[in-house]
Amino acid sequence: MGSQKTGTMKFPYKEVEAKWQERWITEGVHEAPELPNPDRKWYQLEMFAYPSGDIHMGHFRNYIIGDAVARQQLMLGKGLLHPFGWDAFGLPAERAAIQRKIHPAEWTEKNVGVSRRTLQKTGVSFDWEREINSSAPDYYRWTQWMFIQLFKQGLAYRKRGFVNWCPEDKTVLANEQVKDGRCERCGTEVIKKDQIQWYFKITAYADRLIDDLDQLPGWPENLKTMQREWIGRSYGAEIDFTIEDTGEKLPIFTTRPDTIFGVTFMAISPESELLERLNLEPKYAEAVKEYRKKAFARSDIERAAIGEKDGVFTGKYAINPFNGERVQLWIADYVLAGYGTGAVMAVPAHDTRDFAFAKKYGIPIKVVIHPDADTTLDFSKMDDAFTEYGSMVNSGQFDGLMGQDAIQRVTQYGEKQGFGRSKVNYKLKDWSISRQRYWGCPIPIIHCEKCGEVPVPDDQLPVLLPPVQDYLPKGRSPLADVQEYMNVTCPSCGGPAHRDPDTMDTFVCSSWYYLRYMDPHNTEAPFDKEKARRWLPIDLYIGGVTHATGHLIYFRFFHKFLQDIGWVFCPEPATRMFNHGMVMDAKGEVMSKSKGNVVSPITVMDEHGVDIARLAMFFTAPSEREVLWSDDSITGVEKFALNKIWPLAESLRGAKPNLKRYFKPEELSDFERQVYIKLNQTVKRITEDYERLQFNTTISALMELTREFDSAKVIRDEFNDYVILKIIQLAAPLMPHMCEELWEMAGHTDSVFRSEWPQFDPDAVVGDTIEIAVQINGKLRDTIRVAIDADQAAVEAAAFAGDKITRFTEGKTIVKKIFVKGRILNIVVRD
Ligand code: ANZ
Ligand code: ZN
Repeated sequence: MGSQKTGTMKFPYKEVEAKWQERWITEGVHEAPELPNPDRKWYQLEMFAYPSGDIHMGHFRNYIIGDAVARQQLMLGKGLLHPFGWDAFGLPAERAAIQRKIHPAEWTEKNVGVSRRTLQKTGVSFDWEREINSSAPDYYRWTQWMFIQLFKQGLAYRKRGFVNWCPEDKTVLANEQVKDGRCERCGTEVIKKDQIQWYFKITAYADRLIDDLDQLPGWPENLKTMQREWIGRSYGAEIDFTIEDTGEKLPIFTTRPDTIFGVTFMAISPESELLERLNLEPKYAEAVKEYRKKAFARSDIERAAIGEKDGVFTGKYAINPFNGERVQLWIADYVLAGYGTGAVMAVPAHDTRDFAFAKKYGIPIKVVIHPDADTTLDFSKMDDAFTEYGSMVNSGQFDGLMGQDAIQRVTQYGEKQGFGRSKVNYKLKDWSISRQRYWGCPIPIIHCEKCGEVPVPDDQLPVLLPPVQDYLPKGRSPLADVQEYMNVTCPSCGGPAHRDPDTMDTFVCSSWYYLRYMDPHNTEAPFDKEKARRWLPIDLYIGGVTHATGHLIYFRFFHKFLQDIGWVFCPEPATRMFNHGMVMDAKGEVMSKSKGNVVSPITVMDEHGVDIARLAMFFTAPSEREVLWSDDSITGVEKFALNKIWPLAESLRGAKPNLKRYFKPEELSDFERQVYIKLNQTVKRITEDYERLQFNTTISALMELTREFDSAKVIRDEFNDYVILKIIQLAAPLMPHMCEELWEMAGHTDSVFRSEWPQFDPDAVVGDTIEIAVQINGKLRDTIRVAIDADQAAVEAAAFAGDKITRFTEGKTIVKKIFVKGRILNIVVRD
């Protein structure tokens, strides 16, 4: 263009932002269609937010990444659903409220207001008409409805048992909320407590939750691995041992039935109910009691961790059904109550934990597996167990069998004898969902002495959370003391009854929120099925990998359940999942409220404008990587935006080019041709960048393109404006306000996001081209133009794309193809 403009015109970002943010609303640019065309829809979701304070740079990053994709999808002509809402119930909000001595309802409302304002300032394309809040009665009415559907199918149930208990928060926690033995929220060590709790039977979906991961190529591999391991399916056998004194059966789960002849002791978990029936002798009973107390104070993680194993002998014996051997029965805390049968057959020679335990307590060790038929093991020389597969020895009739075959034969024998069976076990446990806390969705169940657990009838939903002042945690639900709330009549018999006093885990609220967005104002149903049919699955879900084994399993479970009862029509909720990287402060610490190192996007947006703040965040790192945020990130992109993009307005020549047309090489001057090739290569590259959510490279590509454009000497008006308008379009999803303004200055009356995303001219992206002769049986039949470095596949594709070669080969057999790069393709055919 030659004029080399460098920002003589100021960019009045405050006015431009206000103008376009208002315009987007009045013109409904981000409003989702009610009923999209299922073939041309884009459901883009970012995880909704806890309103526990204002949003910080971490949130900002998550939402602008999503925003760039959403805006590009709009330009690709998709019906866009890009909603937002608040994960408002639950511990985070309640804890924050208690600290400040504010009622959780009030605190939540205040924060939603503050965070929404900040978010709206960022210009993210959320459809605010569809905002949801999980603590609002018109939302949680349907959370209760979901609970009741699960209850009716037998998938929500109560049971007594040992649960994770946070002594600080005074509530039960799900396994997914215990991290390294500590409460995920407050860091207090979690203990075991015997309680009646509500559970969702997620284990009924364990196989589908694992198997369907294979249908999710759009999910990150590491995330799928985490889910597989969390669900932890393992194949093995259950074998019944017998308690010597009482004759009671003691079933164990083992993945190594081939080691059955090496059992030298048995171990049960400290929680085992069997202990009540063992009639321990007084001298053992006392030690057992002491030991159990100690074990309950430890978390599962600690108990399973590598390190010193300990236990206590019960004074009792068990009988191995395979050889009638009598072995000691121990209690050991490395045996977990909730896995398998809560008991193990211990084979010290072949299991590391059993080995350490046997060494510590002087229990015999018996080798029953040899690495192969020629190598023997001597246990007295072993300093650890031999845990590999090998060949069975000292195992009677089974000697010599190996690996899977051995496992199968032993199991079959047990089956025939009636004391064994093959068995699949899962690490995943049913999801404990009741909480003894105030700030949550009330459980819609009434307990009646006569009728048992009765769900609250549909027409009486929602069960409203009473607005009490006494909401502090006290070890049981604060609602239990609210008489007006608790005392009701039974919906079934009309007799006196009481409500369930507990509330639901917030992760219940978030397990179905993505469905409500499709139809947030529906008062008759959680959502309309036809809308679900059209909008689902979510095309791109963006959020932190921290939810890998919690929310991201729960919502898949809900979805599958809803598919089973006919509410949704696809097996998975989200086709593609993207985990964005964390934002760290300049010292490399994760930005978080609890660390007190949060940078607010507001400061940056106020000082430099929203578009610059966005560009800086995009440019610092690929989206899935961590970002070190510092204000230095601003300088480079600010120069680019203000000196290269914004001045494009002044370079426009009012030519109104047709953006859909391509140029033939002969129409362009040398300068123009160079720019044209670069432009089309950039369009191709950036389009791929958007697919991969790689916006740092998008920005570098734009920088290169503008540089090329600047250095071109003479360019015609039409071509000049053609290039400028495409640059504006390519940059628009990243810096929406500036680009809207530029687009308008170029004479458009409609939003740039209603314009069509640039397509690249396939002939131009290849750069320099050459002609290649295509022969059939040695006769020249066609010449084709391809990229200078086109390989055989590309040349063949181009040859057969024309009708000449197709015609000459039709009905014939292709015997051979001879290709000389850059020169010739000869096809040998036979009739
Ligand atoms: C005997 C044996 C011999 C075992 C051997 C292993 C090696 P995964 O793969 O995780 O399913 N086990 C069973 N129930 C347990 C519980 N409640 N707590 C702790 N450990 C338990 O592990 C299955 C193996 O873990 C089982 O196979 C059992 O030990 C142990 F050479 O049985 B094995
Ligand atoms: Zn009743």
